[in-house]
Amino acid sequence: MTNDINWYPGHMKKTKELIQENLKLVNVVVEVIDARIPISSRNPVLNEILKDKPRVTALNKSDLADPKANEGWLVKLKREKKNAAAVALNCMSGKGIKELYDILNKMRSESKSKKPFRIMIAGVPNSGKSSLINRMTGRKSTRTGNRPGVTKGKQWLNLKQQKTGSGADMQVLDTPGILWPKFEDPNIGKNLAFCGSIKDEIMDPQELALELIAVLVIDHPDLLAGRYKLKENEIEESSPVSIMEAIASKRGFILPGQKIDYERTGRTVLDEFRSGKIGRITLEKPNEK
Ligand SMILES: Nc1nc2c(ncn2[C@@H]2O[C@H](COP(=O)(O)OP(=O)(O)OP(=O)(O)O)[C@@H](O)[C@H]2O)c(=O)[nH]1
Ligand SMILES: [Mg+2]
Repeated sequence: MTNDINWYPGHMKKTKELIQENLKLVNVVVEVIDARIPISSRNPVLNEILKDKPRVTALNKSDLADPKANEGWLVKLKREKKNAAAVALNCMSGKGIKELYDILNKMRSESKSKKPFRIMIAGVPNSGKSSLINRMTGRKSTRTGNRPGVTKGKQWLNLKQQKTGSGADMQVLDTPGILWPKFEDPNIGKNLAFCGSIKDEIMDPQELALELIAVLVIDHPDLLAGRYKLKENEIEESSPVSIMEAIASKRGFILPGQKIDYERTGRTVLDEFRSGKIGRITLEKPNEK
């Protein structure tokens, strides 16, 4: 993971320049966003950087998000701009990849160029950029933990032939563009942290889990109660701390002296949310924007 990035202004400027430089070489940019937080995981200035460059928004990790919300987001994203393209993806199973190729093929035929059709993948940390590149090329081709700034010779990877349809003249840049997220709103920071896009070491798991529980009690009390075998009517009237304590005792996360292991409980709730075990949850609904 490359989450050990500090998004200080100098760094943002550098990544922006890097993307702009790579942009000249590509026909299209695929922005990978997290389907659970489509607002928080979009880059705030990509529009400005891309200008008229064709773009596809990939709602990745759609398997972890609410299917109805995925549908709603796709409709909304497609309406955003003239010719805006959007697709729901699951890079673990490959679901949606064929649809992405259909979109790219259509764009390629419209470009009428004889040169290879070139694609850049971009997105905030942990959105699934490397997983998508690996899916598209059909192998583990990307370096993990790639760092912005180490792009000497650019490497182009051919896309899996059978997937591209007519010919193999589509290529993807091996190094994804890492985009900084929006930080102006503390809720955005929280959402990114809930979904694992912000380094855990700088977040207190206990605090973060309490924040997540507070959100889930309001939006998904049924799922929270179901996962931790709690009574729905009880949790609706309880504070996040007492819900955390109830979870700890159900799971036996008790330290010597009958003390609650808040840290372990917090980590467990976060892990189970991130891996979809609590349910398919979209934190930002399409009708809220
Ligand atoms: N459930 C699910 N997990 C996914 C999906 N795509 C990626 N992941 C997981 O999300 C995590 C991040 O994926 P990466 O492909 O490394 O993301 P990245 O954008 O390259 O991350 P950085 O390089 O750190 O910026 C990994 O644990 C992946 O296995 C998906 O569609 N569904
Ligand atoms: Mg990566």
